[in-house]
Amino acid sequence: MTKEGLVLSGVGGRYHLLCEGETVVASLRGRVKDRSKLKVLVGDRVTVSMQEDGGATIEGVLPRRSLLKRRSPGGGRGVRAVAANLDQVVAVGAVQRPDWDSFLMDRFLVVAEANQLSALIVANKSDLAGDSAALLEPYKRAGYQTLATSTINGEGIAALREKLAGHVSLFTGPTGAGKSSLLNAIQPGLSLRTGEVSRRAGAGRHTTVSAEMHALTGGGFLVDTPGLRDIGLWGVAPEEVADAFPEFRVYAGKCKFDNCRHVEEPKCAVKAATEGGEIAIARLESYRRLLLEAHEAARPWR
Ligand SMILES: Nc1nc2c(ncn2[C@@H]2O[C@H](COP(=O)(O)OP(=O)(O)OP(=O)(O)O)[C@@H](O)[C@H]2O)c(=O)[nH]1
Ligand SMILES: [Mg+2]
Ligand SMILES: [Zn+2]
Repeated sequence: MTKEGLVLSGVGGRYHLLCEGETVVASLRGRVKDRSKLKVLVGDRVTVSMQEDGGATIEGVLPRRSLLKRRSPGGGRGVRAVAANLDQVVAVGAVQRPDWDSFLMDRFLVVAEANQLSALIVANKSDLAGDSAALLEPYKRAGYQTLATSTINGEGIAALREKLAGHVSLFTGPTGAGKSSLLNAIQPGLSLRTGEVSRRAGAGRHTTVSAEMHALTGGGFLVDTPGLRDIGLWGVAPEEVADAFPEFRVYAGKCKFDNCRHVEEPKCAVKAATEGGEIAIARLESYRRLLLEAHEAARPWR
């Protein structure tokens, strides 16, 4: 008997699927496993054959409507697909512990844009000393949806839950930012493991170790992921980097040169907008660093 399932997690060749309202553990059919190109990802819709003995085997992957890809960790050259069929990325940073890292945030956003996924930016731990509004301001100015949250005093949790309802959302951000804590706050009863920042910082460990999808009461799904120290751009050509900064778009057409890279060209409208305060300086700096990186990556290494 063949059924359709939704992949909730997959570790060591064992996949947890949601199949007609029930959780089923399945393995990959040998044939599927051999075809190394075919990867089964969290969020994938798959066809599963159910055996008499209760075993289940994934037979194939149904077409995806979106795919989140990034470069392999450690500056590797391979591509790493993270999850399929997402609607949005929730990029979480902490106001403090660990410190807010705007360059890392900008990298997450470029990866989301490059994968055609909308992004919501969350400054968590707003209960700690620090100005979450100031951290979020450049993103608000850029047209992103932003939220300050705290799993300690509940700030922003109801608003976040509202933005997630009915959608498939993937949480990303540095380790210790509070992604799993936010999922626990949004969906009571989840009881995901969360970690002590101080303890983990020494050991260099992540509390969440693989991507896991969880159903939201009332519709929608949340994907928790392990924190990233860094995220590599994948498949972003140098000329596409500027497009991944939404606030540049209105100015980009007004530069003196049609092919202006907004680096050191004269009469650059993006640079002027930065000087005029319409675009945050930190965002232009992130853009320039990412542009260099995209050039590096585009260099042939085969
Ligand atoms: N003060 C404060 N601490 C928080 C908040 N949210 C989470 N924490 C704490 O931050 C630490 C890390 O939280 P996690 O939810 O494990 O962080 P994570 O982003 O899932 O980390 P990884 O799974 O390693 O990527 C835990 O000690 C939480 O209790 C918050 O809003 N305020
Ligand atoms: Mg976690
Ligand atoms: Zn320009």
